[in-house]
Amino acid sequence: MTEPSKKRVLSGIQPSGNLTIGNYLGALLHWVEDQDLYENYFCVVDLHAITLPQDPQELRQKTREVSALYMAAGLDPQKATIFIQSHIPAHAELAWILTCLSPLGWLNRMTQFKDKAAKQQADSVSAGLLNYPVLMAADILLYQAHGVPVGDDQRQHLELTRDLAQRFNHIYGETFVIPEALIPRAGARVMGLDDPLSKMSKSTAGDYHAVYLLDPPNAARKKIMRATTDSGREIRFSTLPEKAGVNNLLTIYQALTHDSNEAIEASFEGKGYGDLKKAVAEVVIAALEPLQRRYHQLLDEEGYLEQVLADGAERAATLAEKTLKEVKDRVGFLAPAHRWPVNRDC
Ligand code: ATP
Ligand code: LTN
Repeated sequence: MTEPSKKRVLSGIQPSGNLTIGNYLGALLHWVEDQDLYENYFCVVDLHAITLPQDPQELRQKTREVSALYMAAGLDPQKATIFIQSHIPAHAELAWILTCLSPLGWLNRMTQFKDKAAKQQADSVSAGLLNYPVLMAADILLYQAHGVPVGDDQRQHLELTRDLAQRFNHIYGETFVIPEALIPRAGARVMGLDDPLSKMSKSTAGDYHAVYLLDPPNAARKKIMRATTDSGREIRFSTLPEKAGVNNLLTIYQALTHDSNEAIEASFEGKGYGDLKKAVAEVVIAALEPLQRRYHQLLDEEGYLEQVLADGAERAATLAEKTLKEVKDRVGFLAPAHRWPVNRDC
């Protein structure tokens, strides 16, 4: 009996800083856990990273680091196509075509744009930052992905992607699969350890804001032990803003142990915040230790990463070019004429 074909997933992370446990629990961990269920495409989205200023040397270095972390976290290049977004020119080409279908009002409404623009000097906000979700839509639609495993902050961008796909299909005829967001139940929104009312983010400054995937165990422990909590002593999942710190620690714990709310609350019955923090530090360190070991092994193997990325780009290009060709045809672009073969022997 032939196996029914698997649904396809695509996702990406920006090489815009050091990956945090937020990136891991909201995205990467689920890519790895579910890699046997799907046909997998994971890219490092360097074109997205330059929507904010980046140092060229550092961008190159972070791009290698993030691709190595994909594998160190457990993605198997035999099961997942791992590639760099800028290696496939079709992303930028489709993004342009979709930009021409994107009403400005849709883009101006995006909360990530408003948040990121507010942190910049008004005259240095680029058109790229506004168009960011259109490029993301291009990433997803090029591969005809059914599912997009991301954290909760990407929900609105996924809605925009669906709207754009529907708009294109409506104007030009059925072309794109309409993708769905795959958002985890626990860990979809890890908050800053220093400020549990704002999202943990790799580009937010602060020595005690985030645990990074490459933090040594002592650094990770220290940050978790200093996490902001409250003056109470109740260890319960809660949506109250004053309990956000404790709720965040419980969420991190749950995302790594997969235990139920009730079981976790029962296990901390009669214990204090110090005990909770110690327990969270232990599960985080236990998850990071093998990842860090694999990361260093991988970088020691000269040429391995480059080989994986070259294979990934080749596989990604085949699919991306097929979709782009169909899109160009539907939009009405004249196909390039091929030169007559010149026989130099004549
Ligand atoms: P930046 O600060 O550069 O915007 P970021 O840390 O927000 O970066 P992205 O590269 O934008 O990370 O996101 C990569 C993936 O990680 C996305 O799927 C996103 O939803 C997820 N993610 C990012 N931060 C968190 C978080 N705090 N909790 C859960 N998931 C997160
Ligand atoms: N915008 C995403 C990163 C991203 C992405 C994608 C995620 C760019 N292209 C395609 C999923 C699918 C973010 O997490 N900030």
